[in-house]
Amino acid sequence: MLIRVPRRSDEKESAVTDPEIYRQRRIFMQQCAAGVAGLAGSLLVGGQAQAGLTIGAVQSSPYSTDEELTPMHAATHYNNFYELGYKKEDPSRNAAALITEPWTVEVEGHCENPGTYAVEDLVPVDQLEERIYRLRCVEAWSMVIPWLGVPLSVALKKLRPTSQARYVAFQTILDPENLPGQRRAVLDWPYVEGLRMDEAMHPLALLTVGMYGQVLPNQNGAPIRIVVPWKYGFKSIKSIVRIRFVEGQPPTAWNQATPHEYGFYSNVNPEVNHPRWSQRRERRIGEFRKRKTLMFNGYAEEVAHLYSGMDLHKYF
Ligand SMILES: Nc1nc2c(c(=O)[nH]1)N[C@H]1C(S)=C(S)[C@@H](COP(=O)(O)O)O[C@H]1N2
Ligand SMILES: [Mo]
Repeated sequence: MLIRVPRRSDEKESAVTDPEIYRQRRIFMQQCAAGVAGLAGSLLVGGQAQAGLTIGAVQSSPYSTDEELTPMHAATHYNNFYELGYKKEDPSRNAAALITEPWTVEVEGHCENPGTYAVEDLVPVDQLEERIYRLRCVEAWSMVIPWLGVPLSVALKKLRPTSQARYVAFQTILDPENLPGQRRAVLDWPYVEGLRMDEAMHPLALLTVGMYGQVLPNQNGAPIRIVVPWKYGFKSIKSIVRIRFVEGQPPTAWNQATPHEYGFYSNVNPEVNHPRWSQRRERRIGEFRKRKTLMFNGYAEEVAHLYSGMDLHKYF
């Protein structure tokens, strides 16, 4: 069954699912998962028929953490999205400046299926999963967010990268006329990021179109972003318009801006401090006491093998 989910920009604030309704849906989903086979794990995300991405039944994922969710309001009003401003409250305030319709993604480089793709062509919306992942920012705060997406590998496989593709590069929209943050040269616009191909193909790397049961709010990177839960938040590039398969390690926005502070890998690593502060601890939004930061953000068992033999002080 397919249900149309209204776009965030079409909704009044009051119509946006509040956390309590969201919590009830989650309980419903857990009950489904425990019960009827076939329906197991299905979460029907609601909304009237309106223009927007069509989201069907959403599968829960064994990769989800069972930690307490960050309230949706915090996750959507405390953001880093420099295109929409440099302060944490700017992206939600300036969200309307990001024009997401129409939206296409250019696919280029070493692959058999280059071209112009609609979001729905890259993300099979009838296969969406909910992944409850931690997102840890390099600034030492963290959140627990229920993302909606498909493994990045699902989309990349469709594009059929060739053996020459060793990295995949991503680029965010460039629109200085509308995006207030792009009128100043704080970063070398457009924002770019990249992953080694085996990182990108890892099942934890998520190509994301929604959160909290809805399409992504603009400030969280609508209409399509990645979420790489074992890396610092800035690797999780928002509002992607270009995917390029390349041979050499691609430039990344924060590494270009301050290379001694931000490396290409940017794995969450409590042993490697940021030059200006420790990375040993973090503050979970909504909590007072700091907690210990875990290697690879708690996903070491799944991803440590990707970096075996690498000196993670050198490749930070
Ligand atoms: N295009 C773009 N993507 C971006 C950023 C940005 O400024 N521009 N900020 C990054 C940083 S530093 C973080 S911590 C996360 C924040 O994601 P969230 O606002 O959904 O929590 O987005 C990342 N992706
Ligand atoms: Mo960040």
